Order: sequence, then C-alpha cells, then structure tokens
Amino acid sequence: MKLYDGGRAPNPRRVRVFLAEKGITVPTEQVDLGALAHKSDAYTAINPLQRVPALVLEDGTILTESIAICRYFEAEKPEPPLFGRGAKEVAAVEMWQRRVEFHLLMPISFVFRHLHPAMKPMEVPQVAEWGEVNKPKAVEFLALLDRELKNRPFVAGDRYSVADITGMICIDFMKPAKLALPDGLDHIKRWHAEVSARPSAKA
Ligand SMILES: N[C@@H](CCC(=O)N[C@@H](CS)C(=O)NCC(=O)O)C(=O)O
Repeated sequence: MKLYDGGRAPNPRRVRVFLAEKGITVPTEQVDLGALAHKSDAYTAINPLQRVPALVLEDGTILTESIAICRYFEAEKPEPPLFGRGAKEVAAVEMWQRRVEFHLLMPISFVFRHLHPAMKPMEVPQVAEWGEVNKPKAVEFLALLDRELKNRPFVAGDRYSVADITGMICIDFMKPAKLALPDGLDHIKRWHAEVSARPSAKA
C-alpha cells in the first residue's frame, strides 16, 4: 500500500489528520506539487486528474478523492468512528462534511487557485474575478458555521468527526489564501482552537 501525499496542501493533509486520529501508519511518497511532479507521466498514470492524494492498495486498486480514501480506512478500522455511529449521526456527519466541503473548502480553494501567483502553472486560466467573488461566499458560510457551533462542540454534533477535519483544514487554508477570519466568530475560534490542539492536527 502507498499513499501519494502532497505536503502542506489541504486535501492530502485531511487524509493525514484522519490517519493520525485512527492511529494508522501508511507508507507514503511525497509528490512535489511545486515542481509539478503531479503532472509527470508516472503520476498521471496513477491519477489522470493529476491531483493528490491518491492511495494505491496491495492489489493495485487506486483510490483518489480524500473522503473516499478516508472511508476506505474507516471501513478497515472502524474505531474510533469518524463518520459517525448510528443512522442519525452518520447522516449528520455526511451532511456537514459535504456542506463544509462545498460551501467553505471550494470557495477558499477558488480564492487560492485563482488569485495566488504560485498557482498560475496549475490553475489555467487563472480568473482573478472568480477568486474575488468567492471571498464573500466563504465568509458567508463561516457566519453560518459560527451560529451552528454556538449550540454544539463539534461541526456535526457532540463528537469529533471527519467534518471537523475538513473544517479545520479549511480555516488553516485561509492563511495561504490570504483570507482573514472575520472578527467576532468566537464559536469558530473556540472550536478551531480545540480541534487544533489534538495531536492529529500536527499531521
Ligand atoms: N477532490 C479532491 C481534490 C484534490 C485536490 O485538488 N488536490 C490538490 C491539492 S489540495 C492538488 O492536487 N492540486 C494540484 C493541482 O491543482 O494542479 C480530493 O478531495 O482529494
């Protein structure tokens, strides 16, 4: 088995955090995004979409998409459950994981990809206006998330889950995207400090 990792990039990081929470160690190969190693023929054969992370299993099966990779490990090692337990909790984790991914990770990614000069060779064409219009979208969702976190400790409920992992990497990704966390989001700040204090956050 081998995990193709991508250093500080947010998607590979959420898989690493997930693995750390599970206590799973996987042989890893770093793909140097800065050197465009993910566009090499060798890596394109693994993931024709030229994105990291990717997981290659013993039998040659290739899994891409961070959440698909996390789901593989959840099924292999169910404890601690990070996709919820029981019908209601599993559905709530799915709902919040998707909400955070679509309404926060995507806008922040668009801001980063379309406005950061270092992304020019990867995001072709860079459309600065698209980056700009996504800034308020991210901020709008953060306000919603802050209201939700007023009533519960974690993104999807009373327990830490993969939705918290996606949320945490989003907040951390705001820095390279040059987005500031707006003032007054005290519930997000409390939650982010708590999830960042977990040993897995260093992964
Ligand atoms: N939906 C994919 C997104 C993967 C993705 O976009 N990875 C970024 C790093 S965070 C990447 O490989 N970027 C390289 C590029 O855009 O050329 C997932 O969840 O894993």
